Order: sequence, then C-alpha cells, then structure tokens
Amino acid sequence: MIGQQLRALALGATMLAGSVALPAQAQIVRPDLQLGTEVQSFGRVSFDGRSLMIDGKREVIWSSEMHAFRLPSPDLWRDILQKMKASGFNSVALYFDWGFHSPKPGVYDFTGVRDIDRLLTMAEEEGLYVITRAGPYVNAELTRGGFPGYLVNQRSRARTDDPAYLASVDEWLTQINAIIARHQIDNGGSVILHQIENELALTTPSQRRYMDHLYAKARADGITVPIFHNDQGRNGYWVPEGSGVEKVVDGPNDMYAFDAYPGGTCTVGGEPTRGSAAPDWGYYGTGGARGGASASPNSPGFAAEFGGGWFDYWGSNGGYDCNAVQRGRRYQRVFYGTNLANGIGIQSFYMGYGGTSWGWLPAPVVFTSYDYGAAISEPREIRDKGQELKQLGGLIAAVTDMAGMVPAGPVEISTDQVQVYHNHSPESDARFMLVTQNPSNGDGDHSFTVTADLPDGRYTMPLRLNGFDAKWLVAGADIAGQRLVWSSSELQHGFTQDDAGIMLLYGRQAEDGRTLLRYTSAPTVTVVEGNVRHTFDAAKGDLQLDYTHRGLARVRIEGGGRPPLTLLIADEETGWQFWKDGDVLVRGPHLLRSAEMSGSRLALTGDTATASPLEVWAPRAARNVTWNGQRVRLQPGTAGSRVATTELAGPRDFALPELNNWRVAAGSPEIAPDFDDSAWQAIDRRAYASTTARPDGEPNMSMDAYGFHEGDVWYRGRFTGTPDAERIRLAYGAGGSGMVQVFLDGELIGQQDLPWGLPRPITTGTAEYDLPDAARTPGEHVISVMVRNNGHNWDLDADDFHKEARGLISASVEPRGGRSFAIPLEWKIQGRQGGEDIVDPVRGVPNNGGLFGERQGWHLPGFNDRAWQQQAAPASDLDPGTTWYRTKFDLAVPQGQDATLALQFGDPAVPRSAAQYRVLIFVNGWHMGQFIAHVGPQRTFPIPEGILNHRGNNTVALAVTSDGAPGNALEPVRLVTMRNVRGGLKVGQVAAPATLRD
Ligand code: IPT
Repeated sequence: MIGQQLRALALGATMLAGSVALPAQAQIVRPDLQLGTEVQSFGRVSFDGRSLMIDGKREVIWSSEMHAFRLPSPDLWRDILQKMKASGFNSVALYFDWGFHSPKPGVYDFTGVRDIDRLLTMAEEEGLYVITRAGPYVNAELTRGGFPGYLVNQRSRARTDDPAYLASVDEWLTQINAIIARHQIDNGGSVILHQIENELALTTPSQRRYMDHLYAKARADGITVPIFHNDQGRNGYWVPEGSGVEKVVDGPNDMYAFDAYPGGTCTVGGEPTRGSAAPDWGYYGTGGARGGASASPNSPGFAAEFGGGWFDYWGSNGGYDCNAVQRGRRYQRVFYGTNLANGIGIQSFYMGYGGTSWGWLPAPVVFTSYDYGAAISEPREIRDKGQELKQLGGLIAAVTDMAGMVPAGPVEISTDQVQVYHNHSPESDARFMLVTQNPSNGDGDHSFTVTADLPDGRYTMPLRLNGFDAKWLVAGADIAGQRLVWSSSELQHGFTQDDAGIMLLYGRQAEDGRTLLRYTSAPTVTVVEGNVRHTFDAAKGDLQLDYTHRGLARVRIEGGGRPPLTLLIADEETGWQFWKDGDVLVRGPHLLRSAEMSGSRLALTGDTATASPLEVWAPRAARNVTWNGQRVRLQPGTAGSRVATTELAGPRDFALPELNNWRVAAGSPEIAPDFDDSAWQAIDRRAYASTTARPDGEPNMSMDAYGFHEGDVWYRGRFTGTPDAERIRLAYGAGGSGMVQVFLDGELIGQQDLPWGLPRPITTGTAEYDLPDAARTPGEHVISVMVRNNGHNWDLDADDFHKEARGLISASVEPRGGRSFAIPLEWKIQGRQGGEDIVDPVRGVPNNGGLFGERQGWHLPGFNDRAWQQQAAPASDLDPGTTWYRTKFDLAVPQGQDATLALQFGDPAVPRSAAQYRVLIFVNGWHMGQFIAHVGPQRTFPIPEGILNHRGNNTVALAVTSDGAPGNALEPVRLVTMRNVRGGLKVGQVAAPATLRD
C-alpha cells in the first residue's frame, strides 16, 4: 500500500523532470503538424484545433483554481473571485468534493457553506468563465480524493463500470450536474467547460465503459458544454475519438486536457531548485509516441491543471513560501508563456487560491493549510506572483489576436543563449514573441538583437534578458486604436476610453526600452513626465520612442491620423500599482475590486493597506467618483488622469484580546473501566470491504464498517484477567501523522505516532505493548483504544487505495513470545455521534470525529462550561488522553476593514515543538484545523471571517491530546493578525447551531 502511495508521489516527481532543449531558433519542428480546422459547436461554446471560441470569437482561457469547500465562509468566495479577476484571470476552475456534500447514501446538502448554486452565481456576477470539475473523483489532497466515506464500504471497484459504484456515482451526478447545468453559458450562466473524471490512467475496457457512462450521464443531465477528462500528464489518455493520433486509448470526451507540475521542487529545507526547462507540450514539441505537436489535433491545447504551487507535507519545514517563489514570478512568465506559445490556449493554474483543509478534509499527505504557494495566499493576500499574473493576463486581454495563434517561422537571434518562440494570428498576422533563455531555465544576462519579418516590415530589435525570465512581446497588432509595430517593453494594458487610447507598457527596472508605433503623418508627441526620446521616420510612418524603465513616464500622442493616445511606461513594480476594470484605470490602492459607471457616477471599490494616493483614468462622463461609497474629490492630474486631493485612508490598527480565561475538563472518560458504553455498537463479523490484509477469522474492526469515517474513534475491549494476558498487539490505520492511544483499566499503556517520513506518509502501523501486572489479575479488564484517523488515502491510481482500513484492523491480547493463542475479547466501537446520520449537518461531514467532547457538544459555542475548572494559562502537565480547553473573547475589528486573524500555538519561529501534543481547533464550533506540535510545520491557523465573528463574541475550544509525559502540554495560544486592510466585503456570520439541541 505504501508502495502505491510512493508511486503516486513519484509520479509527481517524474512530471517535474523532463527537459527539452530547443534549437537556438525555435521553429516548428513538426512539419507534419496538422491542426483540425473543423469547428465543433456546443451552443455558444465551440472550438477547432487552434482555440476555444465563445460566440464564435476566439478566446484564450486564462484560469486558476479555487475550492469553495476550503473556505467555509461563502461571502468570502466573492473576495477570492474578485482577486482572481483583478489578477488578470478571465476564468476560474472549480473542483467539487462529493464527500463534502454527502454523509450517507441518498443524503445530499447544497446549502450554506455547500451552496454551489450561490458560488456559480457569484462567478457569473464577477465576470469569470467557469470550468467545472465535478468528480466523481477529484484527488485534490482530499480524504478519499473526494469520495464520500460510505464508498469505502463498497466492495465493488471504484472508477469502473461496476453497477454498485455507478449507482452511487449517479446519485451524486444527478445532484451536481443539475446545478451546473443551469449555470452554463447557454442558460445565462458562465460555465463553459465541464470535466467528468480526473487522472484516470487505467484504460481497461471496464474503465472505457465507465467513461462512456459518465459522458452519457452528463449529457442526460443537461450538460451541453464541451466535456473533457484531465489526463495525468500529457500521455494521450482519453483523447477524443477519431483524433487520428497515436495514443493509448481514446474516449468519448469532446476535448483532450492534461495536467502537469514541472519547474523543479522546493526541497525539504526550503531551497527552490530550477530543475528543468519549460517543456514544449504543443506546437514546438519534438513529439514522441503520443501526440507530437498536439496530443489531440482536433481540440485546442488545454492544460486543465498547470502547477501554480505545490502542497506541503506533515513534518516539513514549511514549504509554502518556498513554493510561492519556486512557481512564482519568472517561472510563470517562462512556463505559462511557453505553454501559450505551444498553443495551449486554455490554461488553469492549480491553485489560484488554495485555502484551508479544515476539519477532516485533508488526505494523509497534507496538513490543515492548503496555501499551496498560490497567487492568493491562504489569508487572502495577493502575492507578488499575482501581480505578475495581472500583467500577463492584462496582455492577453488587450491583444485579442492572441487566441488561436500558430508558429510564424524562425527569427534571427544574435546569440544562441536565447531563444524566441514566434507566433502569429493567421487572421490578422499579429505577433507574439516569447523570449526565453536557451534552455529556458538558464539565467545569464544577455543583451542581443532579434531580427524578424514583422507585419509592418523587417526590424532588428535590441533586447535584454537578465536572469531566469521571459519577455512576452507583441508586434504588428492593433491595440487601443493604435498600431503597435513592435516594442521591447511588455504590454500590461491597452484599451480605448471615450475616443482615445490608453496603453500601459512596462519593463524590468532600469532596463532600456524601445516602442514603435505607426502613423500616416507625424503625430504630436508630448512627453508629460519622464525621459522619453522620440523620432519619426516619415518614410515608414514609424514613431520610435526610446526610454529607460524607471518609475513612470507619461507621453501624449496626438494626430498622425489616429485617435489620441496616453502612453504610460512603467518599471515592472510601478506597473503593479495599476488596476483596470472595464475601461477604468486606477493607480495607487492595494486592490481595485470594481469600477462601475452609472450616469455621471463612477463607483470604485477596493482595499488600501496604508494611506494611499488615488489616480484615475476614467471616461469623461464620470463626474462623481466614489471610493467604497465615499465621495472622492479629484483634481486634474497629468496625461489625462484625475488625482484625489487627499489620500485614501488606510486601515486602523486594532488590539486583539489575550486568551487567558480558560475553562478545562478531562475529555477521555472512555478509559475508565466503568464507563457506560452500552449504547455503543458491538464489533462483529460484518462484510469487510477494505483492501488492507488482516489475519483470517478476525471480526471486522474497521471504523468505516460502523459508519465512522472521519476523525477519532474509540474502541473498548473486555477480557477476563489471566496469567497469559502478557502483551497486546494492535494493527491500525490512522492516515498521515495519525496516532493510537491504548489504555488498560484507565491507565495509558502506550501511544504510537505514525512516523512522518517525507514526503511519504505512513498511514498504517502496528503497536505492541507489554501489559502491566494488573491485566493478569482475575476479573474483567477493559482495554480502551483511541485511533486518530488523519484521513483516508486518495485513489490516484484507481486501485481502491482509499479503502485502506482506518481505526483498528486487528487487536489481540496474548502471551509473550508469539501468537500461539489469543485471549477472547469483546469489542465495542464509537465514533462520531450519529455516524453517517450526522447531528450537525450545517458544519457537516468534515467537522466532527468521535471524541467524547464532540459527542457532548463541548466544541460548540453554546455549551455551558461553567462547571469546568478555571485556568488563567494552560497547565504545563496534562493527564494522558484528551483534555478540553475553552475560552470566550470579543473582537472589535474596525468597521469597513478586512482582516485575517489566526490562532497561533507556541513559538512561531520553530516548525516543531519539543513538547509532544496535538490539538483539534474549534472556533465557534467549526473545526478549523489540527496542530501537531512535534510534527509541524503549521503553527498559525487563519480563521476566516464569518466563522470568526470580527465584531462580537467568539468561542474557542481546543481538544488537546497528550501522552501525559511531563511538559507534553499545550503551549501558549494567542490571536494574531495576519493581514489588515481597509475595504473588503461585508461578511456575514455563517449560521450554525450553538448547541447539539439547536
Ligand atoms: C493532480 C490532481 O489532479 C489534483 O487533484 C491534485 O491532487 C494535484 O495533482 C496535486 O496538488 S495529481 C498529479 C500531480 C499526480
């Protein structure tokens, strides 16, 4: 089993390798390249071999992924969507987690934090296209890869056409497809593409029938947009039928898509590597057995997931910041640009916002934070890499001819240290030139020239590439009413406002730049600000502008037979200060969320991180401008802008309360011999569906068989004392960094933590202990065992790996020196209250396991803890087992501010504590994460507003589990502010029961 998991992880590593060095002058290396010209239409969405089209218009689909289930505060979904939009994306990809919606066969919930209808409406309102990825299987570092708990009890093989499995799948698909169907673009929504399975690498006849079934089911349920599958790497699995390329297997899908995670790794210890050049998975590829220039010539290049970060493992030293760099600035230019040049015009980065694997969502490989090093961090801040994405997405939006470009032939480069991918639009001949190092993961500093036959003539362009980087250059294109002949600067924005053009170009700080624009006669050039030299070549009609990228230069160009132009030339980071929505350009604030014109009023909304200037380029009609609803006084600026007369206010600081009024109670009464377990289920010999081997003739001890799938589970076994009761031996399954605690008659006899070897999680273990003398005294004895299940495995390889057993697998009390015979034991089991009939459907499936305190509602805000013992600070020693701490506090985040607050444990500077203990963290009843002090690396747990009440009372309940050794006790716990801006959205408290009786 572990081997399989290793294989799965190694597979990720394989995809990180693989480098293809291009010849110095990149060109089509596949003369046989045949792109499908037939247009396949699915209502408003259509495609040919070159691009997707919406309403017949070619579009680059520029997307990133978010998981609403990893942000249990629906009002904040909009915050993420707005930040994605502001970062230049036109689409969002959404996985759905079947198990999150379904605690029990036939029981589904799509309300509250599970309201997918609301999510899709928001995406639509924010102007994002949606790619839906509905499972049934998604992987996604989720427990069971998104399968519901009850599926591990199904004996039929998952991800095949076994009827029992298909019956379950159809139940889910009927529900989710109906919601998606009504949000499709043809029905007034914005869903444009739909995925029916994820990385199904097995291609047996049974799997083919399964894929056919999923396709037919989607169509029967009213999904009309193109359907695809996400191939695990560009292998050519499930290429649409009739593609005519050599492949492993074809399938019913309309489009071929694949995922890939290249670009090196963040080694354990946190240093990025730059292992490989960006692969050519399209036009410039050298081919190979499957696919050549395209794995599917009749559908456009489509990366359904392209690594935009990576997840982090229990016990690492904290890899998210490293991943944000590793797959961050420069990597995005080089790798995403190479994809684009290769014709991959549909790209979705995984993740755009990772979020939080709260409660029992995580698979064994990951801990609570699913930050992923994504462009939007877990506390909802746009990282620098998001600023770079804004610039790249801005170019894609401005150059409408980008969609459907094909290779345009070689160019002359004065050095072989650099390569140029040179593409053009067959319709307009506009050019895209991607300039990278050769190979693209090089990092030299090269000044060189590129000579090319461009649409407006033959030109020699002086360029520089300094370090691991790429330039996205545009030439021969009509933008903003102008003719861009070529530019060594990159285009961030280009659009028309009223009857004039605005263009924002940028380049690396202090690097020289040149831009050529074409006119029919000499235009009037006014350099309003900065040092820009200009000459006009009357023979060609070329206006040449020369400058250095430093701060912001402003140029007005009038006449010359074209509408006027405001040309802004920035250094790269000055470009970050700009935000665009529609035809409004804003400079200054931390974020622009929206710019809405109605009549003479322009309503701007956004965030400030400090007091900020505001400069606006807005249509003339906008006479009254507001910022977050407040009137802004503007005066004329330079180059057509207007500038606020006073700065926009920044956020106010606010104090956080100390957490020092704790109430404490012992939480493992199950260890007491006289504990009443009469209501518990008896362990019996029911059918065993797990893939985990166990000794013959044993009862079925696995927790799932009794309806307990998430979190902690208790077992109590009774035996009669005998001189042979010398040892206890337990086999158990507990997921990543899971554990088992074993008690005899109320005393701890052992605790075992599963080792957290990196990056391979060990998910099962065997614990053996000598029993104390007490076990050999006559009369009844009770063994109490708590297993902490840190998640079921995923099913990445479609081998039922998710059915590895959890809880106890086998248990025996026996004489020392071998298993000659075992002492008879009667076992009982108790997990989550209600099992699959969950008692708190609002917080739902991931929220609770089976701790005594959870079964009693101690985690809930309305629980009355007055009888509990008071403690100002957590005690330095604990009894073995679980101890609960509760406290209440008030927050007063200033109105109109968006902060991300977090709970922090111990010393934030060290990834692992010397003290060994674990904490389940409940905030207002919501299980927001697990801290394992001695494993790490996460110590700071952001709690989204909506779960946390920013302007009112809150309850924190901590279930602290320790072996009772001196010092293995809760370290100081504090509230910290991770982020604080003025602005944000109104966030309502997520309604949820306050007690078990609500
Ligand atoms: C691929 C999965 O499709 C996705 O669900 C997620 O698990 C992602 O990778 C990793 O975060 S799996 C592939 C890398 C083998």
